[in-house]
Amino acid sequence: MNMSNQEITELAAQVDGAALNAQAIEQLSSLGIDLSIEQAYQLQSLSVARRYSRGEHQLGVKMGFTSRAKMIQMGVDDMIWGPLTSGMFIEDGGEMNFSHFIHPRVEPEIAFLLKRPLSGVINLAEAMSAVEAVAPALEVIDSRYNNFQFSLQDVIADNCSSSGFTVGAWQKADVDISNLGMVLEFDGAAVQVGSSAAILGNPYRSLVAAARMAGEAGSELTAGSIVLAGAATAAEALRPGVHVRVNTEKLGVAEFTVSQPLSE
Ligand code: 0L1
Ligand code: MG
Repeated sequence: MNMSNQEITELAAQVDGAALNAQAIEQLSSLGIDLSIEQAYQLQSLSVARRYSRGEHQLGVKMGFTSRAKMIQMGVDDMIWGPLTSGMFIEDGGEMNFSHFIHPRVEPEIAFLLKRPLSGVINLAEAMSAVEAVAPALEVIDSRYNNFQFSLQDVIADNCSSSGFTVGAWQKADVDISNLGMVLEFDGAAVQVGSSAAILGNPYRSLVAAARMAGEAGSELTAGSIVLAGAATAAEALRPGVHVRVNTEKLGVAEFTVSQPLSE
């Protein structure tokens, strides 16, 4: 679609405003806005830049659509990605303020901490050698669109639904993480059970893809940054007051509690 930079900038303000005010908006696609993938990423960058202008900074990136099931469901054959910012960080063991979200869901993930920058086409061994530590993680996704529905371009523009994340204690990267049991619990009861193998057969493949996508975008994954590799199970809707925990074989736990209604 032929769109001016001004029009994309205005749409970025709308998507960012929806996140800031926890108010869902109409899907861009259903308003007849037919973005290319490149324009959707441009809109994402402009929206995240508004977060930076409010004092947030980048902590890493998240990968989305990292399971074959999700790619088939969305009719796509590649992953999506977006920045994770300091404003999205939820302390391990801390509280997630429910009033800041629209219709949040949580999914169990694996996080990488990089010791070396990565960019471009790399193999699995190169990805592994750039990792300082791995950790169990929780990602909170919260689409800014009505009914959590979107086209591929809509969700890219919405920074891949990124809205919160928690990382458990970092563990040495010498653990084989290709097939670890992962249990997502609400108030101690299992609500999703899966394996890290659901993340592209091995979460390190997601890091390989992140490096490739960084290269394609003319950027890099920086040393010291976090990469969220993707979900090991379907996402679960969050509700006020619930205690959320992921228990990952060999890696341990990451957890937070959702605030009760009306807390600020
Ligand atoms: O983190 C994810 O895999 C989700 C990406 C965005 C799509 C969604 O909100 O389900
Ligand atoms: Mg995710």
